[in-house]
Amino acid sequence: MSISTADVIVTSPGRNFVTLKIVTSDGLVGWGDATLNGRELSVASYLRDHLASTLLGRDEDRIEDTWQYLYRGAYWRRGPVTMAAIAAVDTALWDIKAKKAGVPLYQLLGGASRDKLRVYAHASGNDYPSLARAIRGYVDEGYTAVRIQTGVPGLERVYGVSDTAEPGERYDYEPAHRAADGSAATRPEEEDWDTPAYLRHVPAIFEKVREEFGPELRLLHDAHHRMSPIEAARLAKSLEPYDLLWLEDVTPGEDQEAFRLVRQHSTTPLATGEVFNSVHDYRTLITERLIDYVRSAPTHTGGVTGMKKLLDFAAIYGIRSGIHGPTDVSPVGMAAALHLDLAIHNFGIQEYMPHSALTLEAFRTSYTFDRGFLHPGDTPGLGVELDEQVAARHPYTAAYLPVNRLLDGTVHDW
Ligand code: EZ4
Ligand code: CO
Repeated sequence: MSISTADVIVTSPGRNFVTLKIVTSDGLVGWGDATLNGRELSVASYLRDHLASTLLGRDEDRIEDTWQYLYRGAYWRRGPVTMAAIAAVDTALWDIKAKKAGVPLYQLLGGASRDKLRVYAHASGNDYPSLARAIRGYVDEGYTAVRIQTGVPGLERVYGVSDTAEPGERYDYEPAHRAADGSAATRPEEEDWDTPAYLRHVPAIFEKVREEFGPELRLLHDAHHRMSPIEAARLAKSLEPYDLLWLEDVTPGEDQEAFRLVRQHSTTPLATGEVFNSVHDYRTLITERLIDYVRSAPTHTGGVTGMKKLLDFAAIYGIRSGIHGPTDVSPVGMAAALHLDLAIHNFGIQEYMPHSALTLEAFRTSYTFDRGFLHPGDTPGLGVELDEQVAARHPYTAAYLPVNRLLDGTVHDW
């Protein structure tokens, strides 16, 4: 038996997704997610123009061999486009193998290590009252962990902070933007940023949150790579009294040694890696135990195979998973994350930003949510199928992640 077709479906049910559909000679279908937010068509081309023809006729059961063939065979190592393309192929092959075995994917990864997966929700607000309302909504829904993002006085719009801040079944904010009328964007929006104002404001917000919501609620915060190493150290230290589950992307992660400075100054747990695409991006961070959680997602890290290698490497150093789960990871990528989460021993927490009703009309999922916990479900394979007729009704529409500028106009990290 072998791979008969490998088709790329680019669709936009609410937001853009790149999905790979592999069909075998005996008619089994496997799905893979290759969505790279704001750069979707580059991965679609990599898959269509460079990988698809090399897959035809291959034995679909040879997953590790196919992974190595695509990774080593490319000559050009790593990178977000390559690793998202490999991820889609790898995930689709795991989906097929599990369907063939008649078991949910987590059974092939060693079986369940726990009964359910703790997730964290996204609460944000431009001011404290709207943030508190958002947190209260999630607590009432049963969430035990909430990520807190706040507006900063003097800044018009801060990335990761919703304008509406209504909690509920929809996500709290959408990272990529289109034109105001919903048509294709031609360039990113620009947002302003001021590090001193942020460093003054954030600890005060966390103090209020702890006061109002007590010591037990797990709190997280994402700093979106905006601090220099010493600013990052200061932030981690100033948030210590509020007992965060993690502080994320406190300084740009490609400067791995910078995390030594942060570690020397603080016991606030650290998470990073959502923009990484390989275990090699983490070598110093993991072997020197400079972080506590790895944030990669299967979609951006070579699929189930790439992610399993990373998670096992992290486990040796006592570092846990905190898999990236924004709306720009498709339900197919989300399902891959959930099967891994359930199987590995070093699970930490899973990010959960529910997809819109329109996205879920296109992607039929069998994972379930109950009072702050997810489960991948017991449907054979990944448990997610793309309805191609619904997909066809929603053509790709360009959207961009924003660009950050300091108040004097300098382009800044984010
Ligand atoms: O900025 O998914 O932790 N989550 C995040 C996300 C990312 C987007 C980028 O595509 O930081 O909002
Ligand atoms: Co993040």
